[in-house]
Amino acid sequence: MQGRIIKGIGGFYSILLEDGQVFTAKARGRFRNEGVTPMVGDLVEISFPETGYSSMDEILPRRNALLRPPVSNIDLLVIVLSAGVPKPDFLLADKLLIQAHTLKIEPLLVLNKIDAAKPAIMNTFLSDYTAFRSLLVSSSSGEGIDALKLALTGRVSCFAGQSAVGKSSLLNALFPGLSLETGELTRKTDRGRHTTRQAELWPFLGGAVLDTPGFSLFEMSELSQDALNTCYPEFSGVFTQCRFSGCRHNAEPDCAVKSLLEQGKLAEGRFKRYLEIQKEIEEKHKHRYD
Ligand SMILES: Nc1nc2c(ncn2[C@@H]2O[C@H](COP(=O)(O)OP(=O)(O)O)[C@@H](O)[C@H]2O)c(=O)[nH]1
Ligand SMILES: [Mg+2]
Ligand SMILES: [Zn+2]
Repeated sequence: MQGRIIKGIGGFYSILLEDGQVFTAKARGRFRNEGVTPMVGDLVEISFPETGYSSMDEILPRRNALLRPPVSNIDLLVIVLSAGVPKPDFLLADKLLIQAHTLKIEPLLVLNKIDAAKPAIMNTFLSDYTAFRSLLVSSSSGEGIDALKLALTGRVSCFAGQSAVGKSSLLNALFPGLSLETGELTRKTDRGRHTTRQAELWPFLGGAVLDTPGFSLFEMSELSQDALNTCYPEFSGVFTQCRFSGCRHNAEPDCAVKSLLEQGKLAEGRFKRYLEIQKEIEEKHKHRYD
């Protein structure tokens, strides 16, 4: 029978089956011999011997694997931004979009706190992210929560975003009875807990949610210029048409990306931050390899 590891403690794994039941299974000894460590998120084949523990026999190939927290097969990255306070960090959102693309995780942008929205923030959000799926929600008023539920149904999702944008509040609104701590006071304990705790998936609506907000996946400095370009759906289809191969879309003549910008088909904010990210990657690269 097939299931998904939602928790692992000392060689024992909680396996969520398709019908919602959770079993405890022991990993086969051969995994250790083969140097394979089962991860939370893994799809596994389990069997039920006549006596003793259920046995985890096979790990199916992983779609993706995050290192911190160690978890595999994430379908959806929910990037949460605030429409009011704190001021949204669009640069962080763009970096998360790059990470999602690189790891083949579908992104979903969620603008929370629309009950207390600042119009300028709403406008930036709506004009900058037309190339992505997005939702406007409020965990306070409940607006958009049903649409968010629908987007999470049957998927393994992870919530990410800066502190105090309302990730815990949204999860509380989604899971009645969860009562995660919210607000300013929990920030320090949040951090302490996340460094020590193993990742865990919460079964939810036929899918699951990763209990650790945010993640750190790979060194951006390892991204090549071309790989970075493919992370931008706005121009991933045209950047090869720039006159110069290796065009940085900055001061070069006959640049296909610049021409999209001039036609208003690429949001200025996204482009500005792209140049910022490009510079950051180049500088990190220099420090690493000089
Ligand atoms: N006005 C408003 N405040 C919210 C909303 N969602 C969360 N908050 C508040 O924002 C603060 C941070 O929320 P929290 O869920 O702890 O954010 P987290 O750090 O991302 O988990 C808390 O004081 C919440 O009450 C919302 O939709 N509207
Ligand atoms: Mg929180
Ligand atoms: Zn160019």
